Amino acid sequence: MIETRLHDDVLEILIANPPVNALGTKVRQGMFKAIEDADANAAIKAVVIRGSGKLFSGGADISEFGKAPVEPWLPEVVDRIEACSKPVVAVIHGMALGGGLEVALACHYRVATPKTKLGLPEVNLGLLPGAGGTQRLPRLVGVEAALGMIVTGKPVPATKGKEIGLVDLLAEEGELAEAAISFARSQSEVRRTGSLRVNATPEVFENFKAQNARAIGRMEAPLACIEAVKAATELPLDKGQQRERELFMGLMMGAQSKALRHAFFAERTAAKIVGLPEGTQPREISRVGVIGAGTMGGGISMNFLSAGIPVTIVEMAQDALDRGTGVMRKNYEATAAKGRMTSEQVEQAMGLLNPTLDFDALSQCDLIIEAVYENMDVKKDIFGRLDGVAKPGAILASNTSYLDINEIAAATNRPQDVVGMHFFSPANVMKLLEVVRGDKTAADVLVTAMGLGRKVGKVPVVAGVCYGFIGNRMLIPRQTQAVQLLLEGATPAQVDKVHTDFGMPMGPFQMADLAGVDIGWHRDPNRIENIRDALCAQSRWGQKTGAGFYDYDDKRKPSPSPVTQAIIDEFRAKSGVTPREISDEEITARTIYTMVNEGALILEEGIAQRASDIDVVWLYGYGWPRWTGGPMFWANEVGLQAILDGINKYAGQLGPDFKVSSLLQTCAAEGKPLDR
Ligand code: 3H9
Repeated sequence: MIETRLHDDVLEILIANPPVNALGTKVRQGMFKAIEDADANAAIKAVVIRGSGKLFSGGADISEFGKAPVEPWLPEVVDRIEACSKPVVAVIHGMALGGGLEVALACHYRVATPKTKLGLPEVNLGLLPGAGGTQRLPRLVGVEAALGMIVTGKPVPATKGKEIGLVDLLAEEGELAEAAISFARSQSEVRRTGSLRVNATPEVFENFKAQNARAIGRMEAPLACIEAVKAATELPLDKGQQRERELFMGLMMGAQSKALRHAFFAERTAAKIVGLPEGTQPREISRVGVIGAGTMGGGISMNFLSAGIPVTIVEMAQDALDRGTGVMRKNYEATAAKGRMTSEQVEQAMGLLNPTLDFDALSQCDLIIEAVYENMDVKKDIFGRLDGVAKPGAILASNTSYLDINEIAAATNRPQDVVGMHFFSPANVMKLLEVVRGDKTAADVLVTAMGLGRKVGKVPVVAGVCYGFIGNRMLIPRQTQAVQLLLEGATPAQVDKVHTDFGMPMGPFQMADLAGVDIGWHRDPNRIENIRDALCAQSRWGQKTGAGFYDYDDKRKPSPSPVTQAIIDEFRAKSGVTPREISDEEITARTIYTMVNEGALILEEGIAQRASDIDVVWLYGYGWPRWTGGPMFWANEVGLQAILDGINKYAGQLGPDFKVSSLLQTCAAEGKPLDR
């Protein structure tokens, strides 16, 4: 875990704890001892600390959090480093994150490669840097730069680090080790960051809080970070660290950090595919084909283009093709205008696009993603044609949001090569990718789709075949109950408010208005069976027509609609319903607990591999508030019996088709968390 090597009079301490050199117990013990030994050894003049593999260190070992701490704690280790009587130099390549950067901050000097990323991302785990980071960083770079790094959690490149005083010397990767050793040897003094002083007026902190109020939202950790940095301006190092420790422990024991740590591991666990034959290798993908240049097809293509993978995009008519590629270019240019891309990168990405009307051009592609509208006959026809065109071994994927992948696969003679790749709109932005495993999908096809998803920056999750897969299927009970609640006496704003108060970016009706109230309605426009149909019949299709469940002004600001209310009243009268007062508690039970129940059904049917995968789907596809960990984690924390009691209380209102999950019942009865 810790290796030491003597370079004449300079001791190199190497952190060797793959994959990310996390600072677990053994590393901390080894590092502490190595520094003690160096201090005591008269033959050693200076020390360098380096990481093995691809980075310096990814920080404290998160998997140890919440367990009984083992000494020495990281704060003790970093203090010991700073107290060393000989110059200690951090030699940083790749990344120094969290506790990793705190170790570097305790060193007397820092040498890094220009591409190195330095950051304190603890806030993303609902924590603050708890090993002196909130005290030493502001002392070194000033309060404003430190607040920026600590409260946003965003790392800075070492080149910026050099400008702000965080890095003393930059050296290219190949020369780093040598440069650092001679740098260390040439230092005659120790330089302790902890003994510096830093000042700031209270307004600096208040202004920062006000400017970042939206980003901070309901999160506890950013406020605690600000508090800790403030302590650095008021207290000497030891007292400031004490304050930092108190705040850190408070966050660590709290519900938000527990949920955020769950989210961190859930995201990584989702990449693991259950039941895969050992050694399954992905297929090579050097060109992707996309069928359909609409919103989805264009967005999907952009993911690959941005990652440097050429795309052949096929449409049926020239004007649709031109429109589609035009939108893609406009999107890229908008990103460039915000400074997040250079114009060369825009040209590079667009240069990898081959727009064509020639379906046969797909024969060049290793993966072909169909992104046309949701109609089984159309999709079957396309897959039948693809079967005749695609090269042997090419992966045939559908972006369907609801339809049966097995039925689509059956339209080909190669069902083993067919898989679902369900992107979320806007597909170039949303991180979630549901990879739908058909009955016959080959293991290497699944591995390829999952790996490629990660390569283009998505968070892929495996789902089985059912109507709506994981995410959209869980929307169904929510939407059904939400509309039913309107009939019984609630208003759209009341239902939505329960969801936004919960932390969701929008409620069911705001979402329906955004996505289009008319989805699925056009197939049978004469049918008016419910409130939704009636809205559609009056062209209230949502934001796109300026009216849906809400009225919209020209800035798309919603307001309650008297027209919608009249439609609701009419349906109440028709159904003989006398409206009653509906409580927020009832809305929660009927629109959120029922989603948890659907998640439990998804688990018991084996549609999701594990409960945490469902959390990942909702965190990355629907903006579920991350600090609650996702619907399944949240339900476990609330208590499954409480969820079940809520559902049972309103069983009479949930409709004849509502089915309570037996897994939910069993887990609640046995006091076990929801999982397969
Ligand atoms: C902290 O430092 C607190 C201190 O201030 C105070 C202490 C008192 N611990 O992401 P990857 C695992 S809090 C344990 O796929 P990449 C990860 O689960 C920490 N495990 O790799 C995965 O395991 P598996 C502050 C960790 O190359 C494997 O390593 N630091 C940790 O895409 C590979 O991970 C952070 O918040 C960890 N710290 O990205 C940084 N980190 O293979 C968190 C990773 O079994 N880490 N693992 O699924 C990251 O952001 C990314 O892992 C990193 C590498 C960018 C480093």
